[in-house]
Amino acid sequence: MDLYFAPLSCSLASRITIYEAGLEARFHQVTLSTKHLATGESYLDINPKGQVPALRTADGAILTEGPAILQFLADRAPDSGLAPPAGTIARYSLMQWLNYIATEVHKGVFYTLFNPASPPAAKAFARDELLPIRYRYLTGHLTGRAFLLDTFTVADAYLLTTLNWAAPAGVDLAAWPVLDAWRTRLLQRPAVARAVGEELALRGAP
Ligand SMILES: N[C@@H](CCC(=O)N[C@@H](CS)C(=O)NCC(=O)O)C(=O)O
Repeated sequence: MDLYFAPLSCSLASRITIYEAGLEARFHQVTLSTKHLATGESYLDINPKGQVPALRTADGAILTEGPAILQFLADRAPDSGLAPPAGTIARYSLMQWLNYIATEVHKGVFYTLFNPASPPAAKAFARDELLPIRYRYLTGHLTGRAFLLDTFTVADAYLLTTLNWAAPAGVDLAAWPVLDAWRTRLLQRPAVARAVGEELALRGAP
């Protein structure tokens, strides 16, 4: 398998999942500003949407959209528990969380905060109005719980990835102690620490 990624972007959740599942993959860094790979190849020839993640499966199929890729990866290692079995209510709960994180947190809040073209008023609305609603809901759910579902799943990998964006987006996660503590605890998982450490190094961060 081949994962196309950009360091510390939403594709980090796929790398975490690959490590948590013990899967083998090659990793190809995409320069999002130019849509090129290090080889000079155009990423648009692989994913015409120009966004990461994309996954080339062992069969050569190209999958895009993070929540689909995460579930595909989890299903390659069914004993990992990274996604509940298809057809169960727990699997639909997982999809519910993936959709919530993708639409309400990732795109609804952080897309606006990171987009240099967002007007200041839009950024202020995302940071001061929307984000607290999302974080209050997540705080309520995670209070007294170790994970979004009963055990660690790909939804946790995705939520953690977005919580990592709080500081660079100018959001003080210390103001959200349940989420801050949850993130700190998840960062201690060996697979998570490995994935985050590797991508921090690629970003040239300390
Ligand atoms: N709908 C896509 C969105 C993925 C996405 O927003 N990726 C960002 C990085 S977190 C990206 O590639 N941004 C560059 C761009 O949109 O051109 C998914 O869920 O996978």
